[in-house]
Amino acid sequence: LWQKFGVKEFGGKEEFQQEFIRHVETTLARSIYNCDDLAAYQAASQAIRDRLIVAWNKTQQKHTTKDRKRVYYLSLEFLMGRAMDNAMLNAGIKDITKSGVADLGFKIEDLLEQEPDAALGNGGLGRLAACFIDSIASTNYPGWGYGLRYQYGIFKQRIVDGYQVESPDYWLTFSNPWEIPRYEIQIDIMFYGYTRKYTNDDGKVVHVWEGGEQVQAVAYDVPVPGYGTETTNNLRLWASKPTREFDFEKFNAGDYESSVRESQKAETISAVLYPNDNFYSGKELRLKQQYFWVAASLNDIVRRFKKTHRPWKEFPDQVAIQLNDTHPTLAVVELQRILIDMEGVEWDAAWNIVTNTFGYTNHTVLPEALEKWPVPLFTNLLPRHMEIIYEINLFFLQKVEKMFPKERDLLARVSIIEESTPQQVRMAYLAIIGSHKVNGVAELHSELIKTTIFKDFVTIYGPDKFMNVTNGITPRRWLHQANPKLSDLIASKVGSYDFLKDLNLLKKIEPLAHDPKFQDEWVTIKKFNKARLAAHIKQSNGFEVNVNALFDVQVKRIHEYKRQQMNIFGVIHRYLSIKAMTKEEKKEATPRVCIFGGKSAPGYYMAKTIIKLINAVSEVVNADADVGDLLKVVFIADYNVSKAEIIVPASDISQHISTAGTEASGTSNMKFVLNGGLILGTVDGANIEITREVGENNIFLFGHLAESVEDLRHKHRFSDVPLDPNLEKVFNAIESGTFGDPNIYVSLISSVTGSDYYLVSDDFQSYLDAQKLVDQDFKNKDTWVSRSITAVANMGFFSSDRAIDEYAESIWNVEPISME
Ligand code: 26W
Repeated sequence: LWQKFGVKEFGGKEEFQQEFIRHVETTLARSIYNCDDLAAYQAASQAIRDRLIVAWNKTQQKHTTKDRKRVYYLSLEFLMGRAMDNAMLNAGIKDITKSGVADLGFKIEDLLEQEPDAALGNGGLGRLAACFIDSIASTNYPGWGYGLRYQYGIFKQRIVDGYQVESPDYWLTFSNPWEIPRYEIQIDIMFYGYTRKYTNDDGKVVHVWEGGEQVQAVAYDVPVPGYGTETTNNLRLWASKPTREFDFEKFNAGDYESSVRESQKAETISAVLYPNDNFYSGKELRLKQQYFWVAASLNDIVRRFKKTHRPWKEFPDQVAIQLNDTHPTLAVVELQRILIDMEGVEWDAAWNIVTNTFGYTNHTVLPEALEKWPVPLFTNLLPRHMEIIYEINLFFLQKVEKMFPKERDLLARVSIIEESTPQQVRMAYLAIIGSHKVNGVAELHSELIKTTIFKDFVTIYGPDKFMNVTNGITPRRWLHQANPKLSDLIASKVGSYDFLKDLNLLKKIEPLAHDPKFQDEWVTIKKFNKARLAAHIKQSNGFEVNVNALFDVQVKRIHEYKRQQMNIFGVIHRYLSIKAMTKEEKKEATPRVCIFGGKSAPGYYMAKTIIKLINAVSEVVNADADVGDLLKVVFIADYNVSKAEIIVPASDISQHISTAGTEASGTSNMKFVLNGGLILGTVDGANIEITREVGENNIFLFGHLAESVEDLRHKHRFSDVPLDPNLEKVFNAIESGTFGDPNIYVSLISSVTGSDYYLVSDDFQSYLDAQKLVDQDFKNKDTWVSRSITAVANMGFFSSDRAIDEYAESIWNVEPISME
């Protein structure tokens, strides 16, 4: 069934083994007789990496000679997870490496386990970037990712006494075989200093920025192999290093110690990923990271363009740059600065080039997540950029005033500068004004940005500038790698693995939804995956869970808007119900394992309280003999990409229960359904489109709609809305100490009894009703499995390959380059 991919392949197993042994003996300076799993992982990945580099070089040469438009995906986060399994799969060498290492006495699974996750992201936005670069390569687009090479990725989470404890993720301890340092690519980056202007010999006013702190950006390249193609693209990550010049100055002044200290300071720029998801905190170091990465990337892109000796006006015909949320918005200003200050292009011509180059993707409407930099901080760090922003704003407001002469308020509302004390730079507005297309990430979300946060800009630019590209996920990692048995079963029916490249082919299994033999195989695989997760839970949490119980999963960042609190309140409600059941009633009840996982931002008190409550409930419920197998509660510590690969295929039900209108899209919802789990969810984000694709009989929806949210919040603010009676019982249990010290949960409870911003009480009864339906329906095994099969058969739309084709067609205007 496997198609072979030619050039990237080894001559065969023997050649792989030779390469493996060579790397053990020379690269690692070890003996094959003294080679543990870690060394074997390192040698195997070196051998695979060599293949990728050959393909990488070929691809880059091809793209350079073809000289066509490229796309650059700027993202401050790339949540890649592990690389080895994906590299083997995409290069088509999984079988030979597997049997190659087996002959030498190693199990491939043990080697894969040695690799630390590349966890350079927080959650949805970072993982989306990782799926996107996989799809850009797999669909043969010439495209690079640009990001930061953090020394510390997202923190590691441990649970101590029920609380989250963070520790640093030093993922580079054993060196990283998947990156190629490019010490020759060094770019000077400046901060602070001052600006001045003078008139040159041609009578032109020239602006200069000088006198600031300098650091150096060094490139590290990560090959990104496409699946079933020779295309191997590049993810370029920048690391900060001290500049030599800077060292010398201080050193010569005799201040050796402070010279070393300054050097170390340079390295802090790319040292650590900010662990906030959907929450903005205006820290100077974060703005420094943003400028450092954006300036290095643009310098690189511009240098590549200049080699073609084209006139500047052709820049947008050669280059498309996508801004992954507002984090890289400074790129708009930096490109304008390069063009007008360094390359002597006139303002208007330059601005035309800039706006035709950039596209901006918005990933959240939460007001607390929108970036706004204080003008004083900005001016100090990037004085020339601040001047250019004022200029951009001036021209923009003049245009608006001409279009809408009588609307004074409009000008204040859309100004890039918010007139607060201190003034703030609204990065989202700058991104809109500096781009030719703005998109949301699911239909509802794209509508919401047009009617709420960016409404005025639709008035100004018209509706065509704003569009939707619904997110997607890569079926390579999220079906084939995470769930090889399901992928194999599907392939055996579809006749090939082509569905991994064209996910719409899944439709072919729909007629089998009621085929008893197929259903049996389907159920066996689900059970296998549940057993695999149960083994993990046994190992990490120390207790057994019943694989025949309904596995109910909510794994994602912990956030009030995602409403893990509603889930755990529901679990408490279930616990109280079980305690009140007769023996007969218990026999009828559906056993559940409620599984939670996710990290809280270290400074997010309410999210940390939710984690504590989940663990407190887990302790009480799991130890209660009255409950037995009917309910188990599990918090899986340190949720990350590689744990998701074990958790996702094991769900019967997964929860995506954000307050309607708050979750831009969600992408794990797609992963769970693709692996045969059903969704319990609100009418929010991509849940809506999933419902349309899989049919409303194959999803459990509940709760108020986005259009009602504003009114409900208003009611809470201006009148006494009675608490949901079932929720009241839950709160009484917590307050009476059933789950330990009730003082811990005071603010969590009052956030609901008070303004209930996330409408937990309003949605609670509807949530319980939906849960009840889930319990009933799960008993009917035949119907359940046919719903599961039907849902999977209709998930083709959610491939990130489809999403990338849409971006390429309607935003980037780039075309695939065949490697033939
Ligand atoms: C400045 C702090 C900060 C950090 C990260 C603000 C905002 C973010 C991200 C944009 C938040 C994020 O990850 N959003 C998620 O993006 C996913 C991919 O589009 C969506 O599926 C999720 O619904 C959305 O929450």
